[in-house]
Amino acid sequence: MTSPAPHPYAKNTSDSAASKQALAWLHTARFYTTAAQLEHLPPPDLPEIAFVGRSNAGKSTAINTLTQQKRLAFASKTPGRTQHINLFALGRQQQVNARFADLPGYGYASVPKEAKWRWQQVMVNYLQTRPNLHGIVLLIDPRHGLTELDDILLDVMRERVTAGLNVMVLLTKADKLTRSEGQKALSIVRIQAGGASVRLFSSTKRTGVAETAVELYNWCHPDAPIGSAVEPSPAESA
Ligand SMILES: Nc1nc2c(ncn2[C@@H]2O[C@H](COP(=O)(O)OP(=O)(O)OP(=O)(O)O)[C@@H](O)[C@H]2O)c(=O)[nH]1
Ligand SMILES: [Mg+2]
Repeated sequence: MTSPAPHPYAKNTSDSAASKQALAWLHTARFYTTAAQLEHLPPPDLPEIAFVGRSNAGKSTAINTLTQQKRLAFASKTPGRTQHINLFALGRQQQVNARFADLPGYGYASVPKEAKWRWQQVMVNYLQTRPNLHGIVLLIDPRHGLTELDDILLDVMRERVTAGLNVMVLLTKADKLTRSEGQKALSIVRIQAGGASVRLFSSTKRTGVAETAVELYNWCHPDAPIGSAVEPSPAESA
C-alpha cells in the first residue's frame, strides 16, 4: 500500500483555502439510496468511497462530521445500527462526481467468526467486486487497535489495493486518548497499515477533519488536486 506522491502543484493542507474547498465539496453530500443487496445498487457510473470498520468504530459519525451535517448517516450507541449499504451523492446538483458508501460494521455479534463473516458477505462482496470502488476509509477505535477482523478485511482488499485502490486509516475517538496514547497508537497502526495514510480523527474535537477532507477531495479530483496529504506535525495532530 503506497500513498501517491504529492501533485507537483500541491499545497500543504495547513493551507486553509484548500481545506475550505474540500469541506465545501463534502457539505454537498445528500442521501442517495440504500441497498440491502448488491443488485439494488445504482450503476457503477461514479467513483465510490467506502467507509468500513468494526461496528461502533464511528463510521456514520465520521461521515456526518466530514459533511458537516448532523444526521446524514445514522449514528448510534447501539452497535450494528447501519445494516444496509447507504449511499450519499457529492457534488453540486448537476455535477455529482462521487458517492460515499456507509457500510455495516463488522464484529458486533457474539457468534463464531465464520458466522459473522457470512452476515457480512454483502459488505465483503461490495468491497471485492464493486467496479467503481475508488477508495476505502478504514475506521479504527485506537483503544482496541487493529483487530483480527480489521486484518482480515485488509487481506481481503490486498489485491485491489495493490492494483491502485486508495486506502486511509482513521483512528477515531482521538478525544478519548491522551497525547502520548495517540502518538503510540499512530506509530503502531502506521506499521501495521503498510503505507496507507493513518491519522488521528475526532468528531468532537475535529482532529484530522481538514486533512481527511483534503485527501478525500483529491481522491475524487485527481486532475485538479488542492493540497497534498501532508501530515501535520505530531504536535498539531494530537
Ligand atoms: N467521543 C467520541 N465519540 C464518538 C466519536 N465518533 C463516534 N463516536 C460515538 O461512537 C458511537 C458509535 O458511532 P457510529 O458512528 O454510530 O459508529 P458506526 O461505526 O457507524 O457503527 P455501526 O453502524 O454499528 O457499524 C456513537 O455513540 C458515537 O457518538 C468521536 O470522535 N468521539
Ligand atoms: Mg454506522
